[in-house]
Amino acid sequence: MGKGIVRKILDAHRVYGEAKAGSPLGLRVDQVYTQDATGTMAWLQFEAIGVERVGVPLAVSYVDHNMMQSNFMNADDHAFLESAARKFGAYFSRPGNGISHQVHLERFSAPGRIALGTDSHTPTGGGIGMMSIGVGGLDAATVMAGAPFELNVPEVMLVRLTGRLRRPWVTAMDVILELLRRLTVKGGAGYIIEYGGPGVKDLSVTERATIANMGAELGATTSIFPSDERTRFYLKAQGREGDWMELSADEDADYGRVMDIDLLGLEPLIAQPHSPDNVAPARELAGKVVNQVCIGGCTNSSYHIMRQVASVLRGRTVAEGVGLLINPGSKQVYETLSRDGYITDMAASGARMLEVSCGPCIGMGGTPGTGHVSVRTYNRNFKGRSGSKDAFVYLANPLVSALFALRGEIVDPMTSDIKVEELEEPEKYLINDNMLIPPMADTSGVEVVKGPNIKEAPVKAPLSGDIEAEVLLRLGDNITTDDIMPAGSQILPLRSNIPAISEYVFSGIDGNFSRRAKAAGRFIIVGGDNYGQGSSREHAAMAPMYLGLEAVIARSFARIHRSNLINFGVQPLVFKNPEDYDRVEQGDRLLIKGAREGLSGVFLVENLNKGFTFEAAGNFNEREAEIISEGGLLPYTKKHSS
Ligand code: MIC
Ligand code: SF4
Repeated sequence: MGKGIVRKILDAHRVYGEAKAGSPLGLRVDQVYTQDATGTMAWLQFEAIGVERVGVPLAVSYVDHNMMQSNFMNADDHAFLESAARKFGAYFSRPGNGISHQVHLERFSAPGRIALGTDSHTPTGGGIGMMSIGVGGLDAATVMAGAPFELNVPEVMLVRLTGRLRRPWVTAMDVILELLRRLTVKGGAGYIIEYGGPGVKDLSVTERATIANMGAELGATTSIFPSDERTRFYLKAQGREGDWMELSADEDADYGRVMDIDLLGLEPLIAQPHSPDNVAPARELAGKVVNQVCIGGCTNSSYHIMRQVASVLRGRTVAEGVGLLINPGSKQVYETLSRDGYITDMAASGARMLEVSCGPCIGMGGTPGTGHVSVRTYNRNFKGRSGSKDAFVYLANPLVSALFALRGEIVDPMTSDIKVEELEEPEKYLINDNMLIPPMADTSGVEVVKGPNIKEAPVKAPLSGDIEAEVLLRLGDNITTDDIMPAGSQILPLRSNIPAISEYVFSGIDGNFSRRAKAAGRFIIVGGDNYGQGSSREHAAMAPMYLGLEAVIARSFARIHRSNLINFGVQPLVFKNPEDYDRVEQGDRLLIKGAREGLSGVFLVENLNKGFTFEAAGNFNEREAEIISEGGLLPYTKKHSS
């Protein structure tokens, strides 16, 4: 039996275990990167492990999320991250260099390698044929400290592409929106998505990266493309042809599931509020008034697409009543657009140019007004994420988004007479790595600097005996980490201070939650399907744990959040019988029996209010069970390294 790309990479990086779906597999990791909003905790935890220097071939610390600097906190975090990178042997990508995923794609990603990133959109690197996986900060810290990365091996889904995109108005974004329409936000859970088929060669590396980036919204572990001549072309244009290797699936490779997409059959699509899988054709929404358009972010920011955006805007004016915000993904993109005159087109049209950072995507500025419609080229439109619960966020490709900004409403792009410039992919990018500080050889004189808002990561007490606690919240399906631990300009600067940020846990759902949690001392959360979807932020596990969260009982969990709960000693348990979810109410007291003894098996949970017992399964492997009983991954790692 032949092998697919995923299988080839897993086999080449195996340290222990078997590359068989459902089994734990220890992997050797080539690259690890962090971003600032998750990175401060990751680097604090790395420091707490006590290793002197990173033990992976490449580590990069980016700054891209917390950029508003409305007080001293962000600047202090940046100074900490810079000093930690210098001290521990990582590259430091200075604020202003761009969004981690875009910069990493340009300057470091390489086919056939494995990378971990402390952000759920790390799979962007799959566009170049690198297996790139989003993880929590503590997972990244332990791998940087020299441990293998343990992956519960997912199934592989082949998405076979045929045909060519109907450019100009159909872009790579429509490929992933189509997949979201078909599979929903939980349809990729338990899978790695491998792309193949003759349509792959129609797509450039940056187009592939858009698709791989937003595969995160399917709940997939990661997404990956083959590495071919187009990959080589891109790497050569980045001055890195030496990093190229061919990577393709064997003809007789076997897959757990296969889906087909005919690129020619696609039309411009839009994800409607408030979920990336609520997808409809743009033409069906024609006439909807638009108040704001945001173009850029980590999903759709390549130089190529941005200059096409400029060609749509050239010589025209953003419609009255519309704010057009543009945040290019990297300094390379911004600098090149500027050199080639495209920024002039954008600014002349009335676009508000933002710095190269995440910006409005994570509610760091650019919050829409009450009842306003915002069309964005980003990857998430969860309610409230933009900074306003009263706004309606739609997701669409950059070219149609630019068109809507000019028209002031959603229109059927296929009827537009505006010409999008059809451009060749650049043969050479502008390479200027002046904002990347390389690792230092001698770090003995370097002090790690910590401002007053930077507090150590809290650690849970080791587990002892049964858990008896109240269900403080009973939630529905697809609860996001934005619901659990919101971001935005007020809360994001508190990422380095768990006691302070924990005041905001579930604040969008229940403004009294942290007070109730403190009064309860310990508590349980009940959730539906796909609990904890979305970001990799371990704060969504750490801050509730700090408030007393002992266990979450849900119908199913999103992968990264489940790992984060385990990493902080909280038990993610699954209803054995999904209907039992309906029999538990908020306010019920539950007794989880044998919490310590039976960790890997099935727990009996007694509902003390209602007088019945149900079963919940941990499905923990050996390592996970041990991590939980030690109180989390940090104590576990310290124990095993001493
Ligand atoms: C996001 O897009 O939600 C974020 C902000 O990039 C997160 C990381 C974080 O919360 O810091 C992610 O995607 O993992
Ligand atoms: Fe930043 Fe948005 Fe990308 Fe997250 S999804 S890394 S917030 S641009």
